[in-house]
Amino acid sequence: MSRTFASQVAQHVGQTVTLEGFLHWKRDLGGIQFLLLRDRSGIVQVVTDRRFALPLAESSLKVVGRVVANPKAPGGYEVLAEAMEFYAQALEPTPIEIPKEEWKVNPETLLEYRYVSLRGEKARAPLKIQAALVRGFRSYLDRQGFTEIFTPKIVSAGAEGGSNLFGIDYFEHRAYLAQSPQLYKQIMVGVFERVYEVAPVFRAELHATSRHLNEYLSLDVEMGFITSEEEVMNLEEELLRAMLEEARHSAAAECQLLQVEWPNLAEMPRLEHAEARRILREELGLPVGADLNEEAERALGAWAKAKWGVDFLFVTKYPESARPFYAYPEGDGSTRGFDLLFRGLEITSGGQRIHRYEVLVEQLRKKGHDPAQFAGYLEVFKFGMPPHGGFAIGAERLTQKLLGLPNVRYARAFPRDRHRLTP
Ligand code: AMO
Repeated sequence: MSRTFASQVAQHVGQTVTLEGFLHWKRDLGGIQFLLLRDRSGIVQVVTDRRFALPLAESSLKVVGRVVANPKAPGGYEVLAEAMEFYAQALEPTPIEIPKEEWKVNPETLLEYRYVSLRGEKARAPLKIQAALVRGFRSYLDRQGFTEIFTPKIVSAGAEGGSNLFGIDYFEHRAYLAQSPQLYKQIMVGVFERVYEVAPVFRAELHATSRHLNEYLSLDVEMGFITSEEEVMNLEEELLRAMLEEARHSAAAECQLLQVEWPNLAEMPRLEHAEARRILREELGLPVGADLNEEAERALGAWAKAKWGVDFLFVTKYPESARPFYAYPEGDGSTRGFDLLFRGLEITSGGQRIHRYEVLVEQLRKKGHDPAQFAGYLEVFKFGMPPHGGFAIGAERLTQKLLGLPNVRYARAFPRDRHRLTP
């Protein structure tokens, strides 16, 4: 008999079905036993008499039984077991009670036992929603003539400058884990004009915060033949709408379970960096540096929400001092670089890039880099790179802010942070 899923039992009232899944929870009420079976679609109640000795929670099992309506059962239906088979019985009680998962309860414990705590419905939902977001990312860009690329994660130099690089031994050389596919995605613009990549990147961030991971999923986009960064932001707006739409439809049950509050996707205003700083200083009374720190981002997000009712806010024309060497300089100390804040957290950096060799060398020098260190990157700019730009979205941060997760770690199956290398 083919498998029926927990979410489908309502369509099979009076019929005998076969379910497969995990023993989510059980209870013995004298003569009858209740169990909740969890599969990839959801949870259904199963009722049985004493014929079957129920194993510990999280055992994998098969149940054959008849579906009946029962208003008292979760979802309004239950299955009266006729046969049961246990594929693998749990050998010990789970280290945490999976049905009782709560975000606020013992986050460290949830992460420590992630290999099993992830099975909880609320723990797995962000990952399901993230998969839908990524699917939306790919399919929207495919429709816009982009080509997916796969660039190396073992590299000879950092892409972003700065010191947050993980070094590795590469035979007799020093190599690094890629911080970003930045340089390679630019090179690939010379090949395909429009490219994207979905891949992990690595940052040796010393601090353990609720928004930093040492390994995260970078959703990278780069496009050629643009006239300004405005086109890049236009594309990102449409892209985000498509991604969130995909999540809303194809992960509807998970979104409902987490009571996702949908952001305002209609408007994503653009605020110049100088103006943002003025607002922070004069209207919000906050001291500000060239880069906007966490507090400034949060304040700006709240300000934009109160003033315009928006959840997304672009901060544009970043100063050169706050951008990497490849940002396109406007000549007045600002660049065509932008950030996108979502509910007060930076989820994207991007902008137009320098496409002329001599300007790049000059900017590298200005930033105190040795152009010789970037020889492999510079080479391609001798060969007619078109005006281009792009951006990267941190997948976990987008997921975190969409779902209101207290910590970015819950948006990654097996987070890597300052103190965590397992599971
Ligand atoms: P940036 O370094 O700003 O830009 O990173 C882009 C986006 O990646 C996410 N992010 C992180 N997420 C979790 N943990 C971290 N430690 C972390 N660091 C960054 C954020 C951020 O906005 N090459 C440029 C992008 C470009 O210009 O195309 C870059 O990497 O969401």
